[in-house]
Amino acid sequence: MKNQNYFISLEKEYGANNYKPLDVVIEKGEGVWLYDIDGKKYLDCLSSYSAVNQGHCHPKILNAAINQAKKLTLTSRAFRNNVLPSYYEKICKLTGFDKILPMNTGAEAVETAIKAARKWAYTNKKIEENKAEIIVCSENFHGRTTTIISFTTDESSKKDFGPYTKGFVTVKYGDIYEIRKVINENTAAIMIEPIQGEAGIKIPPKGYLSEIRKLCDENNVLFILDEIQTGFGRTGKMFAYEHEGIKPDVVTVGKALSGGFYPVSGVLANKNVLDVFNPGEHGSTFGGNPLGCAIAIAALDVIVEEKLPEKSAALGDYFLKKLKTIKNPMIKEIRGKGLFIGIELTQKARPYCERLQKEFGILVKETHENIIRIAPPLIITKEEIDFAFDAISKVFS
Ligand code: IF1
Repeated sequence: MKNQNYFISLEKEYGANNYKPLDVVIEKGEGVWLYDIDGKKYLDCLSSYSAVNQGHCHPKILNAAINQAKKLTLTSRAFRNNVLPSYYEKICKLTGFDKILPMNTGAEAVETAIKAARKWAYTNKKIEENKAEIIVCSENFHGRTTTIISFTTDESSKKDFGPYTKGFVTVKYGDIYEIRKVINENTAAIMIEPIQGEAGIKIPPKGYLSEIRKLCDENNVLFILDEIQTGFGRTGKMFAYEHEGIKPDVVTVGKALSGGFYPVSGVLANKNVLDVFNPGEHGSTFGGNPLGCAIAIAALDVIVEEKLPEKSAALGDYFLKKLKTIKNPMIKEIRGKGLFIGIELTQKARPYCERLQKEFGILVKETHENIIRIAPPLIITKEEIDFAFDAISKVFS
């Protein structure tokens, strides 16, 4: 029988070396549980970076995928298909935005938002050609394309991949005065994550998003929120911006929009923004394909029907309170919103992730060396959280 080492060495031999995964070879997923090729069971506390909020291989989404795959998978946007319109209607009614532009990956959605904001700035705000600026934050994570890495502050994502795209101004995350200092007549948009994921579940001070909203209104600037990781219930609301009772102008979505079945992303905005695109100005072969749309419809239904945002809020509170009872000088801070939790250590987190995997059957991943990110599927039960908590408290005892 082929063992884990066989798969790991095959991957090393033929694959590019751009990842350092935990050495666990998974072959099956069901709900919150993952199974490796030896049949060992793990509690997934990462949810593929919040893409499987609905749990692995959710039967309802699976059914939708199978049924649609048997009928029609791709027309390209050269022709129309009969699933796309229902998907548009569903997501717009659910989120309260006028329109959506469908793409595939998160990075594509972010690129699309950048293009929309720039064109809006030139055609609506009448900014001088090629002068549009977008304000972004330090320690942001918005994807891997050459334009997006042009404004990352993470050296390892950026170094040696230049020349970089111009037109971005970086400010410190969480400080409204920093934005006030740089906003000017050429500012097209402010684009941030409502909670920074990759940076280590960094929650900005209360009022930060509302202050940005005000600043954008006063200066005729678009407020773009990247909810690719925080959206669809992860933080205890459908979208993280709801915690502050505001509404951005543009929202990028992805990941859990497909429940992990398939790359489905998009840009949500009102007509004044998305109507800047004319035929031929933007697109994608797969964006808006009937298979992706059918999957997304089912994935959204599951989020609503199973009340995943509400579950995330209640269980996230429960989990966070329990975690905060762990007393260990190595733990610098434990923070979170909903089931989006970070444990910041004073030392490297990787050994703890490895112990949680090997000794306790819990899968988590470190971010920024010293932070453990905990983000289980939102269908997790209280008992399963207790199971995870027991393991975590043991590795820190
Ligand atoms: C990797 C991180 C998470 C995202 C936000 C856009 C994208 C992402 C807020 C791009 C993607 C992923 C990508 C994955 C690892 C992962 C990640 F650790 F790198 F930061 F989730 F926290 N906006 N995040 O979080 O979406 O194009 O990947 O669909 O690149 O290694 P994508």
